[in-house]
Amino acid sequence: MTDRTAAVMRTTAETDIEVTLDVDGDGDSTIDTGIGFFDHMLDSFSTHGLFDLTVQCDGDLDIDDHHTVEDVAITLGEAFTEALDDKRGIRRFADRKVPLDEAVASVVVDISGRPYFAFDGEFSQDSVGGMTSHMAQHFCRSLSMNAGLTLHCGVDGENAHHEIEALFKGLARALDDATRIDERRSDVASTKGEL
Ligand SMILES: [Mn+2]
Repeated sequence: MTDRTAAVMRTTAETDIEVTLDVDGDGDSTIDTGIGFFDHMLDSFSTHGLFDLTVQCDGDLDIDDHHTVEDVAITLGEAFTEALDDKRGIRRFADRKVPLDEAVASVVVDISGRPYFAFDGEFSQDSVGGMTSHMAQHFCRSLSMNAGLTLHCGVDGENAHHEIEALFKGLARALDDATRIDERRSDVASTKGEL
């Protein structure tokens, strides 16, 4: 199998981002977005998805966390698109539920090439650390749009730190499953012949 890796740089007036991704990694990460809790979530995403991931973001945190979280998701989505290339042999579909104490997150994904995002649930507090809770939902949406994912997510719980962390872990596990190569499949998992 060829390397499933990507390096993506994205610079706008709002953020300056470098992402490297190895889909077939060991879960090693180096993350610096300037938002401690967001770093914690990306570290968790790498660990539980067994993705090697580096994220360096210099964003306009003097305004708020919006551009930083959104643009990292866009860049990471572009990295998945680049790394998965023609998506030959991947399992494509996956679903995961992950608990963290009282919280449960569910993630259902199809690496379809057709971006669609749905979300069910609410976060129990408005923010965690320096990250607005709703930006976790927006992260998933932006990732879905830029990695070409049909993505259905949900959270339930009483503590937003737990809810968001379970969501990132569920996203990691579902994407790990869906990006696995099925050795029985020599082509692309679509009757259309492409994804
Ligand atoms: Mn935590």
